[in-house]
Amino acid sequence: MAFFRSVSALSRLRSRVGQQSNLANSVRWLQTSSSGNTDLFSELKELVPEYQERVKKLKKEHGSVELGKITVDMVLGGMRGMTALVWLGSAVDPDEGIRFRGMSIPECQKKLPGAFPGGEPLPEAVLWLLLTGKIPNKEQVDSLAQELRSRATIPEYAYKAIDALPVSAHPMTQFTTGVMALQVQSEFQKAYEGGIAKARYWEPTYEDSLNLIARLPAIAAYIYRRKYKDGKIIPLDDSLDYGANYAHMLGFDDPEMLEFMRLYISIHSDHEGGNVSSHTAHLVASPLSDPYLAFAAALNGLAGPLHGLANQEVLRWIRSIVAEFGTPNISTEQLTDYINKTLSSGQVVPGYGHGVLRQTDPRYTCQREFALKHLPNDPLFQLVSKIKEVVPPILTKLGKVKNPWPNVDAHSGVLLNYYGLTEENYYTVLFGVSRSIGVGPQLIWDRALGMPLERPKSVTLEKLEQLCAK
Ligand code: NMX
Ligand code: MLT
Repeated sequence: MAFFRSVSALSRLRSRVGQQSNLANSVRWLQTSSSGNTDLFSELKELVPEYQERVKKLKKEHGSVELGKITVDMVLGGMRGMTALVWLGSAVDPDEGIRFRGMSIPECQKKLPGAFPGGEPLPEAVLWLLLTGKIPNKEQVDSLAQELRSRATIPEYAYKAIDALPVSAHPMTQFTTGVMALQVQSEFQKAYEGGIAKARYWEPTYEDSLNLIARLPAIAAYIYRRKYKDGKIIPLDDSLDYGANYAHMLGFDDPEMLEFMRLYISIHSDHEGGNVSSHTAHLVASPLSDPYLAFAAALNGLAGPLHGLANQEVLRWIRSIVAEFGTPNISTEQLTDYINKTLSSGQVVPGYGHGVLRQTDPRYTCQREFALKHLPNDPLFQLVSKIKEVVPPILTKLGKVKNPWPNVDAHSGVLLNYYGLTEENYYTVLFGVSRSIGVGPQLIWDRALGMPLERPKSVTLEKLEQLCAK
């Protein structure tokens, strides 16, 4: 216990230091891009030498600086709190939550271009920000939206690969299959086979990442139409942005749902590098596997119920509460009993807890704000609000849960359900599409910065015991 307290004091201290540098960075990042480039590749190309220099300097001058110590608890405890990789796009502070290139979600909502003045940040704007560290203007975002649309053609065999699976296959299984089929078009693989020089690896990685991001919504929408609707493809609308187009291809055209999709994709895009999906992508890309291979692996991690599948589990659990009592309008006592029943049957409360966060996830908060604005009287939203009051004290009382507060997944399902996307087994696919916007940029930087093959050292149990006995 004392150990955990000192570790968390240390991590708070570290996070404060990180916070200060984040804040300092945010001043820098809060500048709008002034390069005049409307094309993302040109913008990036100008930045690559500067970043390469920074990494070179760090290695040359500070290679032996210690970032912390590694304890047995860390080795046996899922590497919690172990700083072990570089991730450019975002950082998670345990108390404040996510910052995208130094900017909090409210800052992004204020500063990043939306589909209309005051609208939610466009995912294209988040992509530009994560990749370049600069706030794009509307012209740059529109140009990127057009570029993504122009890259979004799906080869027929990708649909056929999905069709080879039974319709009953979980949407995440169909999704990973679709991504693997897209891999056939990898520019990186072609360039590597053609003998491309190491210094230029990042260029075909850029092509693959942008193509992947552009093509995922159409693949994902096909899976939804195939599994839950009539199987007919709704074509991309050339007048719509990325988030709106995804909703449209799924079959939803309510402007409020389009706006929710923009917010949804933006806030799910990135959550620093250590989460299972992002870390998996980085790891799998490290032996120079191309972005499709790396992202398919990431999706398989996302499909775990303690990670991305939690959004599915949350709505299923909320529905089970309603089924138990015959109404969402239940008393605090009834809800308490139900939560205790969940826990005593050996299950977790889905949507609560986190590996890094120690407060309510700001991604939960911004979805709550969206719900308060658009669906304050929805009975399931009201139930979610009640759950947020009742769960934390119960989890705290267990004495072992480090974060009793809601995470991003505690809220998304009721919003999607309200707008008609009621099939909860599909929810993790939405998360997967969104995550490509955070992972893609990092895979490009991994190659631009010459990040090596990832290969940590493991230890046997006997060796660990010997080390501890000393
Ligand atoms: N309900 C019940 N028990 C919990 C919960 C919860 N929501 N959260 C943590 N615990 C338990 C955990 O299972 C562990 O028990 P034991 O020692 O018996 O194995 C104990 O509390 C300590 O766990 P923590 O150190 O607090 O959490 P950890 O960092 O290991 O795990 C999660 C983080 C997110 C896996 C965990 O909080 C969890 O299982 N939450 C529910 C699932 C969920 O919402 N996942 C989504 C996370 C966000 N995302 O999108 O990925
Ligand atoms: C995520 O968005 O990846 C989740 O919150 C999990 C995490 O950060 O560990």
